Amino acid sequence: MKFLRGIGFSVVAIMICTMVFSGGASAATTYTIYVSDDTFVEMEIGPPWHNYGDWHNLTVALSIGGGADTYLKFDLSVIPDDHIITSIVLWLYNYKSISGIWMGATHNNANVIAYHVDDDTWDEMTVTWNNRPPYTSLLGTETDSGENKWYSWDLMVTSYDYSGDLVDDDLSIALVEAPITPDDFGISEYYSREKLPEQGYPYRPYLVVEAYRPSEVPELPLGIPIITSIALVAYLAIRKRIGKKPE
Ligand SMILES: [Ca+2]
Ligand SMILES: [Ca+2]
Repeated sequence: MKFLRGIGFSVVAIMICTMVFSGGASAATTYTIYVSDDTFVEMEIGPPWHNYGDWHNLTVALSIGGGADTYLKFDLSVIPDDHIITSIVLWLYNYKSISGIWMGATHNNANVIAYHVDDDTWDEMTVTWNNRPPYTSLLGTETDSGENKWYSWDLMVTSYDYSGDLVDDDLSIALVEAPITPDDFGISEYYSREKLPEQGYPYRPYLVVEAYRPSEVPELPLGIPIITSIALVAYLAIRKRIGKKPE
């Protein structure tokens, strides 16, 4: 009977410790969110009042006298407003990367910088260079190192607070080409959400976001409550034995 009572006590202790340590927790949830609006705006060739919302390319360019910026919008309504974002990564597919000889000199590729856009009211079918919303905070940087591959931007490197975007349900981002050295120029071409509809839009820009509810503590490995329970049982057994009167 003593033996059975001991087993019962151990099981109860493990259950209590598991509840205490896990707190009914769940780990962070991962969300994959495809772009809802994407286009580029261009100041020189277009002309600057032209819209490219239904084109299959997104241009980010830095050239003599001007350039092109890309605008992206993501609907974050799938993530509850009270969640904390712990990771956010932007993915785009680069199909053309241009650098080289320009005006008699060799130039390197440039950085492509992601900035936050506070104004979400722009629409991919109406935004132009002339009416584009301004970009504000730096979110992340990626260096164009060649074409025909996916690029990712870690958008947590500046610890930007995305809670406002969870509340207004949209995250708008501008991609802007920036020189690494003063002589650099570059053109980075990415696919937009309009590319290859017959194949299910395989090159759509997307975000991978990890977020959790603050009241849910991060999940601990199962081993921790079990080891703690065994230690607790052993401690109580020793204490009971020490407290026994000598027979
Ligand atoms: Ca588009
Ligand atoms: Ca927003």
